[in-house]
Amino acid sequence: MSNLCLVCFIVALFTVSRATDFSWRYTAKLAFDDKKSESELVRKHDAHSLSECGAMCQKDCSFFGYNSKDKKCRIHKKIFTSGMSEETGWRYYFPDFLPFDCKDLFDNGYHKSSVYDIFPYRTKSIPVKVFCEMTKMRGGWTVIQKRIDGSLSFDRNWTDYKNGFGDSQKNVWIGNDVMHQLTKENNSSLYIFITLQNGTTLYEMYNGFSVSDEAGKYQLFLAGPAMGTLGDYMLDTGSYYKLSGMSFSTPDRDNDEHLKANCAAAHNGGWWFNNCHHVFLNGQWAKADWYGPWFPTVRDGSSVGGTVMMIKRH
Ligand SMILES: [Ca+2]
Repeated sequence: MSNLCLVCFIVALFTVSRATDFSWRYTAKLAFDDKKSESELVRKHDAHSLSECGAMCQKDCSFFGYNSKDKKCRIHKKIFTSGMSEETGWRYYFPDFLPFDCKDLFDNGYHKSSVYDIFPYRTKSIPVKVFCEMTKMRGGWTVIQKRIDGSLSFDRNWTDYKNGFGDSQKNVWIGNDVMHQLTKENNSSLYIFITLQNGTTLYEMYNGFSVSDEAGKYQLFLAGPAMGTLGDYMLDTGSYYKLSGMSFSTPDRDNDEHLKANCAAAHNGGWWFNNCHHVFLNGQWAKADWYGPWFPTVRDGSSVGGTVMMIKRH
């Protein structure tokens, strides 16, 4: 009996590429071969091929069946496989779960804070390793920046900031391209922590956060309301140093508003500098000349014991 069950639950990886610009993969569950489901049936179609049938599995579809003998396709809304009837030729396919971000993981039952693979490019071939914060603030947060010590320099060039660097468990910049991908079609919140060396944790949350693409110089868009114990010095439209609306700069790419200086080179790190800043989380680790991590609440870097920036889709 147990052997039979083992056999019946062997899942063959059978991949089908959709006739679209991204590859989408399905897993065939051979245990349901030659069975037909009636559960939550949305549509029935004629389909010349398996990939044609698979392409019909869109938003309202969580699994589909294809009968290669009769060239029939069945699109189902929910996965519920008990009570299937016998009918020769059917094979059932289930889309693999490719979490877009940590919220996707959280919503699907992953509630442990840890490193996960997410797929912000919607393709299995480009996984991105991220730390997901699943306990604080109702979970589902994707960490985009984290610093726990000075073992990793953040004084890096445009390409490094574009692609990301570091170790998602420890010190990391997730990468500007990934930030853009995660935020381009979604309203997201930004949550920032600064832990001081005396153990105090200060925070600020913004209700809107997105980053444009490389052609747009990874311009930062922030929206309120802002709330927290750090105080808002990023969005504040009255501030000469507001960061919202600023382009990203690195020591080798001056996109800041300072006419004479290159802020990123002067302050040793990449950021959305204005002229130059009141907030800058990528400065020299725990040094007095890390000017203004969060001015004036945190005046210099010597008191900083850790930083986190994380985002969550609304
Ligand atoms: Ca400049």
